[in-house]
Amino acid sequence: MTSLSSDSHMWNLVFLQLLLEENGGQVVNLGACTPDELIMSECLRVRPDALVISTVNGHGHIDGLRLIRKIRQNSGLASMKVVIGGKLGVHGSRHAGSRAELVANGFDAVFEADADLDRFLDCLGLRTPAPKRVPSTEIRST
Ligand code: B12
Repeated sequence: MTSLSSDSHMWNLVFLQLLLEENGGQVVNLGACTPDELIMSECLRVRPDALVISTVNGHGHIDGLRLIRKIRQNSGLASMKVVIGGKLGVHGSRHAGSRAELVANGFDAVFEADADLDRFLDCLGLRTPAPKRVPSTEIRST
């Protein structure tokens, strides 16, 4: 998990790390203002099941596009699952054009800040099953 080179926001990363860990994920958090080269070298070293990018400063559609083009050109990373989410531009979640461009350039999924988190977890194969309810007939007083 990482942010992007221009983005210094951190609580989005803390939130996502907790979400992923609480749903059974193992997370390597590369933090904020992460250079493209560091993200790529860590992915080549760690070989994650997926790279999750979170960015909220509004430059995500630019930084993300640059990064995904580099990732898809690297033979070692070309098939890695990569998803991006957060506040990707400065027009709220209405910017369907840049979402389409991000996917066309290689992102497996793009999530806006208000996206359904179950859909995000599903995309990573992490969604925990709902807790099993015990039928009332099985609850006995001692
Ligand atoms: C705190 C803050 C800062 C702090 C950050 C401190 C730190 N180190 O973390 C400081 C003061 C440094 C800062 C700076 C800037 N900020 Co600021 N900041 C905020 C603020 C007030 C709160 C962010 C926060 O911590 N939220 C808490 C976390 C938990 O929520 P979140 O980030 O929204 O993440 C949620 C969702 O977005 C979503 N999500 C996020 N990522 C992902 C990824 C996936 C895959 C998924 C599924 C979901 C998801 O899930 C999270 C939980 O719901 C927001 C406004 C706001 N109320 O959101 C502005 C805000 C993010 N900042 C903004 C801006 C513009 C800036 C600056 C450019 C301002 C400036 N001119 O200098 C700089 C950029 C600095 C940089 N280089 O990146 C804008 C971004 C505009 C946009 N994208 O439309 C915001 C939205 C304020 C605004 N309304 O204009 N900021």
